[in-house]
Amino acid sequence: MAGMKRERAMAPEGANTTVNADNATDIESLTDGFHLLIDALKVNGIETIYNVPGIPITDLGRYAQAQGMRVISFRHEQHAGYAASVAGFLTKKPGVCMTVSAPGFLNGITALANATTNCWPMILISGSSEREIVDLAQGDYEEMDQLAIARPFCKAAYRLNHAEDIGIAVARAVRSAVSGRPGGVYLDVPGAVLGQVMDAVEGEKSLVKVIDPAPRATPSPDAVARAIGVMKEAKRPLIVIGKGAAYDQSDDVIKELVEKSGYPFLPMSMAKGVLPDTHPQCAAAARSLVLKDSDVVIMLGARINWLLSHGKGKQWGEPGSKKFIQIDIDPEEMDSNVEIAAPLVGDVGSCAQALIDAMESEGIAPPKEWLDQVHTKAVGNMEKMANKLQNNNDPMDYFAALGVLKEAINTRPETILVNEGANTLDMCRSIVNIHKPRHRIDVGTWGVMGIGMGAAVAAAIETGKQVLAVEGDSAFGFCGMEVETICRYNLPVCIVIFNNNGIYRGDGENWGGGDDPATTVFVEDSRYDVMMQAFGGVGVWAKNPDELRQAVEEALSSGKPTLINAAIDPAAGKESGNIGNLNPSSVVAQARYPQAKNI
Ligand code: OXT
Ligand code: ADP
Ligand code: MG
Repeated sequence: MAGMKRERAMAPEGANTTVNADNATDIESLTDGFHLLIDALKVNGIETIYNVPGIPITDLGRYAQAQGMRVISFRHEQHAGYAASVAGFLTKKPGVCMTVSAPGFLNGITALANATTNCWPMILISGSSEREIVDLAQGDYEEMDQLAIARPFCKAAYRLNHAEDIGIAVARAVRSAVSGRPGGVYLDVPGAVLGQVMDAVEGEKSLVKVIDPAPRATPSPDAVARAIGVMKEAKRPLIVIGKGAAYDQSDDVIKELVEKSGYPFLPMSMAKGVLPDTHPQCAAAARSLVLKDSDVVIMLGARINWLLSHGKGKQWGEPGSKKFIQIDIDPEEMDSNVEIAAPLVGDVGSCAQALIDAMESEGIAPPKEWLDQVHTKAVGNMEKMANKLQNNNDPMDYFAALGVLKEAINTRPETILVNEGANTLDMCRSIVNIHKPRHRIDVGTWGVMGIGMGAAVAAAIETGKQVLAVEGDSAFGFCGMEVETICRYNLPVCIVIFNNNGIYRGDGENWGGGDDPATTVFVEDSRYDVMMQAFGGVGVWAKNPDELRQAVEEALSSGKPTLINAAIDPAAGKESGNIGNLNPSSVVAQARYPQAKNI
């Protein structure tokens, strides 16, 4: 109630909180904000912190390491944040990123917003200034009203003001991050709170281990019956599997739903491998056909957003020609873009199981001619693609380089693939098959460049597996300094840079004819491999498929931090890869710059 002063559990009566340094019993009986924050994270199963040290969190990192946590220090907070978000995607526990105030906090915000956009659980903990100074704008060191700034970019944002609130605050942050639709959470920690001291027994009692933070959510029987009704009408059904399904880790149930229904499935990029891309029901290589001609589409942890043209347009055939069944943990996702005939609200595993149980007696196997049509188209596209992969063009092109990496992943399916760029991304996605769930990590819903090195570090740290990061040279430029981080922790990461000397291509020209280079080109034949050698890693300059194959084989066998600088034909790429259509244009621009037709 207003005016009701909460009794605060401070140090026991009589004990002064300015402990008498040579009075050992006093110190033994006390704890502080630093250690309560570490204990609160550990009691909730969080073992790793991704951070960049600095005032006021440098010691927090040291103490966390002293208390047995892994504290991975990056060169820039954006990549520590990307690592934390990818850790969340891979483990279903919130990844924790820790930064300093203001500029460090702002560097972490991009990753926090990206985590929220991708529905990945992450907690950004940033040091901050005391409220009384911030609220009077008195010009503190790295002063910023971080809580207010974080709010629009995350699921939930909390601020600590007292050490005894740390247990509850961390519990709230963990539950907010993983419950319902997962996402990013901000926890604002004024430096002074870390230095607060309190009775150790009281401190221990203030810790909260979160119970069942992400409860299974089963769909209603009516919703299941409605979905089965739609499935029974289907003549040309399709299942679209999204990264929400990959995140759910219900791999066996999803496999059973796909195989029991007999439906073709289309994996979105980070859902590749939930069922192997080589599965006979995989329709990835018949994408246009199944999107256009299907009549019932089951969305499994996938949004009908820009990646699926919002469910509209010629890609989807005649308007109204489809019925959608949507499985999603977030009820508000339904009808976001198109009408959903059968919404199933719940986690992917529970919804899939409910459909399997209800399908028992109902004959819903699709007509053989649909399956044959999809299979024929997919096989045709794969044969066309296979012919392109075995070339020895000089300079090397994307197909030849990706043909080498396709073989590498086929023989080492446990390798986790990280991928970013435009052509490097879009061509790698359709050429390199993924065989295991959560073994492809890429630019996600936002298409964000720079995710690669943070993702590679998190994949190596969280799984202990070998990582192959396939990077466009521009994409690598957003995060390249983190190769020092990879070398420092001696991580099993092999980076292959597709060096075509630019963004999309490397042969652009200055349309004004001036001396400056075109806006999209880089220094020709940049030696990123020498940069890796500078930090003690293995650096290789590969100019043809044989050199690339040998270098990749050595890297994946040795597990050593390796950067392979693969020279790619500068003229081989398309503007914006497969999404050039998203670029705005006008008749004025087209008339004024006829050369635009050739990019
Ligand atoms: O069915 P049909 O016949 O149509 O054929 C389809 C499939 O059936 C078939 N297919 C196959 N055939 C044979 N075998 C197999 N296995 C197979 N699999 C599929 O292939 C076709 C196409 O199928 P696909 O690819 O599955 O489907 P499609 O049509 O492409 O799907 C549409 C999309 C939208 C779902 C898909 O394209 C997609 O997911 N795209 C993601 C796009 C994306 O996010 N791109 C990244 C961003 S681009 C741009 O923003 C960039 N920037 C700006 C920037 C960013 N992003 N961030 C920041 C912080 N700052 C700036 C920058 C700077 S990219 C970029 C750097 C680029 O330069 P780099 O040097 O890094 O890279 P390079 O381009 O290499 O130089
Ligand atoms: P993709 O880009 O692969 O198509 P999206 O990120 O667009 O996937 O969609 C993921 C969807 O999955 C989001 O709408 C999110 O609410 C949902 N989701 C996330 N986790 C779960 C889960 N465990 N169960 C069900 N739905 C989930
Ligand atoms: Mg490039």
